[in-house]
Amino acid sequence: MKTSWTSIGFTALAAAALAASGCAKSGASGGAATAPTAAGAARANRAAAPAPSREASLVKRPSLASRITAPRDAAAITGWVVYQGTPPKPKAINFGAEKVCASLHGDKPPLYETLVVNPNGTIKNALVTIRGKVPGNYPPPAQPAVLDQVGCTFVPHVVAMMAGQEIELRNSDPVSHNIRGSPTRNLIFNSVFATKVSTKNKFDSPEMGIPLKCDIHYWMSGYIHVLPHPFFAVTGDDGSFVIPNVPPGSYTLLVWHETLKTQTQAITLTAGEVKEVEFTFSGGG
Ligand SMILES: [Cu+2]
Repeated sequence: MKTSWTSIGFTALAAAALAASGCAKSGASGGAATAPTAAGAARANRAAAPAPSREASLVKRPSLASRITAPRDAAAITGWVVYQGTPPKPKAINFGAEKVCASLHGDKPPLYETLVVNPNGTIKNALVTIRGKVPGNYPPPAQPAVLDQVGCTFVPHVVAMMAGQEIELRNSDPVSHNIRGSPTRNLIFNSVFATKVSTKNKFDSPEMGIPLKCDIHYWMSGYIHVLPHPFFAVTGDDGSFVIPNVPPGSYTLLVWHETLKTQTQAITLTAGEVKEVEFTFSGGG
């Protein structure tokens, strides 16, 4: 079924810093978030954060490097973002008086996505990216990133996109929402959404971890990451990531997660190489 979107004008509250960004507004088609359908997104959201098993971190994960080949003149980075220990029990969202939101989930309320540990002991929604600049020119993809509001949650919970790329913000719900974004290096914004409307926005400066809230529904939260190049990935239901076509060189690989914070690893890539790395976090919640 196809939804037709009523597009509304985007109103940026011109305030916050226009931080001088030396970073290239660039990028290629890689890495950008793909547009989720409302139905698929709702399914994915319901499936999020199954009750983690105590032995989750002991699950054997297969090697990823053998599944990927890099072109002769570039390298690829792949790996896992792993949770060690017993993760905090995920909490179900209580929709309170907002009966319509609750009814969209039947008798199975969704779980908060502040920390999602997958059944294989890995972490969902972690951003993995090369910190700083990468040699080369990477124009932003023409295709917009997409963030929807489905079942009174942000779907996906984390969007990664490039500086200069458009993002389409949608409301698939039968209720109104707003999205208040609080960047520090881009313009802050607050968009109000009647049902089935969408709007577009764009961020000029790279910035990780832009928090999103809906003022109508306090439980709604999400993050947008704006990167200066296409070398990034967000982990999904299996906690793995692939960053292809990286120019050979020495870099700092960074992982960002909203409750587990950041970790870095220095990596050196040679032409044709597939580098496999693993990050391990614990705590959070
Ligand atoms: Cu809302």
